[in-house]
Amino acid sequence: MLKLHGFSSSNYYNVPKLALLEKGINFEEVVSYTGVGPKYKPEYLDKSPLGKVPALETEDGFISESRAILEYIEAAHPQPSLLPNTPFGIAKVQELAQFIELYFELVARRLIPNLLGNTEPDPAVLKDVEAGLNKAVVALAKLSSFEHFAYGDEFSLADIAAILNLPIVRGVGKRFMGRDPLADVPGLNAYCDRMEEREHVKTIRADAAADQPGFRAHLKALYGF
Ligand SMILES: N[C@@H](CCC(=O)N[C@@H](CS)C(=O)NCC(=O)O)C(=O)O
Repeated sequence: MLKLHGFSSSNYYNVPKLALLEKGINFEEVVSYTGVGPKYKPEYLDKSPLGKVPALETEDGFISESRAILEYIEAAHPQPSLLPNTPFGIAKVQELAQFIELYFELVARRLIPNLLGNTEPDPAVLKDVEAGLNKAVVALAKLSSFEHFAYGDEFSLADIAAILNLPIVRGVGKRFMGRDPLADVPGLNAYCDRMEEREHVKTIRADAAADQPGFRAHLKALYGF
């Protein structure tokens, strides 16, 4: 059976987890917090070379990087598909998923240490993040109208990227910019409400909430906050 290593508070861990749940694939979760090194679980580097979460354990070995893990899951378990059935549709879903990761998640992520440690960000970093998000917000509306799903008329990898990452960006914006940077994206509020109603998204949220005490204890033990 597939084993997914990581922890449920991690948005990156939740990407393949939601794909596995949506596809109805049996898998086992192996709780592993990040922060590898001499102090904590150096052996995890054999599973994920940079010590990042998630890692998927397959019968052939370990795969790190959520995007590669999704490729594996889709190729090994094609049905139900999380991609459209045309080359163009597949590319558009990947474009949107990648766009969200690169220009929203990775930008907002720069403030995650402040969020977790309850500290104020460096003003120059905050300015940079705000400028990056403002630019991406305008572009996002060109890639999706969020009418029903993020792309097309089926749930896809673009929805996984959107519903697991965009709420974090909104949270980071509210905390450090004093506003939701995505507030004016047409259709996004209703879209997020619809996605949150999905059975497996609810599971992801419930598991993330249940993981919070463990994650916070890990952060305290490892980083002191
Ligand atoms: N590009 C990686 C990013 C994964 C990632 O950054 N995961 C975070 C947890 S949400 C992590 O492991 N952080 C610890 C670190 O970067 O050392 C992927 O797509 O899987």
